Amino acid sequence: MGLSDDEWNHVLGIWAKVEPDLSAHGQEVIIRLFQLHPETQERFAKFKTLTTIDALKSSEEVKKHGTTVLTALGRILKQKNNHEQELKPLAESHATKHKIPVNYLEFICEIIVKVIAEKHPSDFGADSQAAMKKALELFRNDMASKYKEFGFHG
Ligand code: CUP
Repeated sequence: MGLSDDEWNHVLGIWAKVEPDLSAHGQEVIIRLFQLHPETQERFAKFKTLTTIDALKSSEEVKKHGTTVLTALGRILKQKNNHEQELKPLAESHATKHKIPVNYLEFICEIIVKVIAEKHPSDFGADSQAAMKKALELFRNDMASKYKEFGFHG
């Protein structure tokens, strides 16, 4: 099921608060992902050597990837589910190059919601959180079906 106009307004409303500081949000998301799910860190050769929290925190690469991830996500959310064009290259690279299984996408989406909730407690209430979770779920489902088209069943 898609999102209502009201739900999309919630999603894009909170995104507008995230966007001015994508790199700080993105860095926090990636660091937390690696801490909570260390297996995700193994997927990227460039991150494997960052074995301490201080190394993660001071890594420009981590900051850069965090920004990349959230920039891609923001672009997709703004399509309000008409995201075929944006999603396809992302699914392709994550299926064939990085080989990021769907459950890793679940991890990162969950963390994205948590990080936004922590950084924006008064702007990200229950309705907004529910709408964002729904939008991320649609996105993940579409990633999963595209993955299959690229022959990746992870
Ligand atoms: O872009 C990029 O890079 C991506 C983004 C996304 C987000 C959410 C969902 C899907 C997608 N990524 Cu990268 C992701 C990920 C990583 O890196 C790692 C792990 C997991 C996920």
